[in-house]
Amino acid sequence: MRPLGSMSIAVWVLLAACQQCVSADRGLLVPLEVSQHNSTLYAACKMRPSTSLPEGLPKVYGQVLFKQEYPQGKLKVLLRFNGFPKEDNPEPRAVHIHQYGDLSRGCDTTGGHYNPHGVHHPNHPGDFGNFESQNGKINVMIESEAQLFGGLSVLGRAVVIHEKVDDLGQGGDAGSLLHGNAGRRLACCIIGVSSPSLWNNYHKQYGQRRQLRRN
Ligand SMILES: [Cu+2]
Ligand SMILES: [Zn+2]
Repeated sequence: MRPLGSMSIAVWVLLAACQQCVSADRGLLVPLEVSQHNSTLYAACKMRPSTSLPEGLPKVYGQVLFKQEYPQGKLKVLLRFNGFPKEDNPEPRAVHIHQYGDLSRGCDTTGGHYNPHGVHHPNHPGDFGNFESQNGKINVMIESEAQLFGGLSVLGRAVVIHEKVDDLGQGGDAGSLLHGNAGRRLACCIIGVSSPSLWNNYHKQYGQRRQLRRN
């Protein structure tokens, strides 16, 4: 065999290095915004009533805001909704992440619950639970198992708020283990990367409201 010339060795080394470089990059693929915003990624979702909403159901508007520190931070979610009837004892309503960011036929085209691990409801990463309105509004912050990073990222998927309470898998039928029998889809939105400004604004307000309630 002809010994490798210094030129071909250099080419081989370059190729090998380049291959490593590509696979390393794939493993560490992080949105640009993480380095721009102090190792944190923000996302936002603007809720609007489903275009296929039947008459007589409430028209819900609002925002769902997300914040997660790279790489291991727990996802924080701010839920801000309005437009519920002002009742004395409002029934809590379910909020979930659904699979598709497709609103072409209102919230009906967002598919079922986002279920990357093939498990039963309510163990899906976007099963946020039930939320009760106060004075026609919902304002809460929760922590979630969902992710903004990596292959399981919920970016581009949908948040849906439902007509009814989620039975949390305790309903004793097939629907309960799929979607919690939470009824019609009132409003939905698609989760997209955002700047930190919405989070910073509303998080401050949320903190003040909490403070007021405590005092
Ligand atoms: Cu749902
Ligand atoms: Zn679920």
